[in-house]
Amino acid sequence: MAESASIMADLRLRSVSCIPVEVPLRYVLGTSAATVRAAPLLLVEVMTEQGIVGRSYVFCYRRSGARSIAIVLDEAAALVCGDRVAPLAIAAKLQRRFALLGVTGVVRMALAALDMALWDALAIAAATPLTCLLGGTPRPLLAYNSCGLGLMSPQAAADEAEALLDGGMKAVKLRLGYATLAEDLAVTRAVRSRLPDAVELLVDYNQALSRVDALARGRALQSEGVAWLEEPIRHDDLPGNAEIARSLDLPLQLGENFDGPKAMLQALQAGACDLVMPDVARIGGVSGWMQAAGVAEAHGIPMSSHLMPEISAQLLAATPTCHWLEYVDWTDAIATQPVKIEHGCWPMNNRPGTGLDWDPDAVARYRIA
Ligand code: SMN
Ligand code: MG
Repeated sequence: MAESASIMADLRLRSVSCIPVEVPLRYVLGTSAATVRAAPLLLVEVMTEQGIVGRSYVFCYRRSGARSIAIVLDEAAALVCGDRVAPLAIAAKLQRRFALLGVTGVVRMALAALDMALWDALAIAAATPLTCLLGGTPRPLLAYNSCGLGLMSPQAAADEAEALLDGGMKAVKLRLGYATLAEDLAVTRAVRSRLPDAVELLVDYNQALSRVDALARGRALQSEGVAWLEEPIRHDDLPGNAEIARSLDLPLQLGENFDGPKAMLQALQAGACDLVMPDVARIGGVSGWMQAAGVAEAHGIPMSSHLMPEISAQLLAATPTCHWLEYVDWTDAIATQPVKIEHGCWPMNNRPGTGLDWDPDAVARYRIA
């Protein structure tokens, strides 16, 4: 024990490397904004002077996202190589260095990817799961299946919803935002009627609607057995979201586009949503997530995750208002040990760190640069 304490305190960053890959999706995901047929991911590794390796990855939305995040990450790494592995101090230094460019978007995601890999290295040095280092306890986490269920015919959506219940899933997420309310309702009803009553149905508009349309569609969905309404309008229209949240009984969910913990604070202060689901890469990595978790707790708001389930699981288990883990199987193609959902839960083990580990042959196969 004394030994791991001294390793942690002395841990210094030697180098950072990253590999962009594009992994195939078992279920294509057609959102109202774009269709995701393959997932561009940036795999990140930090090497320490002590030989301990920390890993992370971020979902980059587009190939250009992976390329640009890698460029920023390279430059950020050069600024902190040789520094003590102290994620908060490194975040403060890099936020200052990148202040003129602006710490948002691609820059935010690059710094978050580094932050997550540094926390992984620290937890590995402490020989403990990351959640334990953050004050949490490894435990199975309630997960919903977010694979697939993109825009498609009602029949195809109902068939896909049924297939997505494998592993005892207790909830699935349906993408909406068809041209008309009638189409939204037809798909919602087809899926709802195919799911057991105990399975929750979440719906996501990916910011497709105007305020007026969101109110009309939200009202119509309230009696259709839906458990949350996600991003009906522009995520940053806080007064508009607050009006929708006030007007509907259906809980309003926001968060995948919160850019840092302050964005979550502003949304909650504006009463813009009833639920939050930050994306670990946009909220600022492990460090940003834990700050956001405090904000959610202070407002009494349930907090779920967005994609990147391996890392998010470690964080949700240390989140006071932990709600749902968003499950996708995207890293199965490259993971040495893909995680399988059991009884509707993400099973957490006692592996040190986040437990991320890639199969080198698979990484070589899906590498894009
Ligand atoms: C989503 C957005 C972008 C890519 C994949 C999925 C979606 C979600 O909004 O909430 O999962
Ligand atoms: Mg969403």
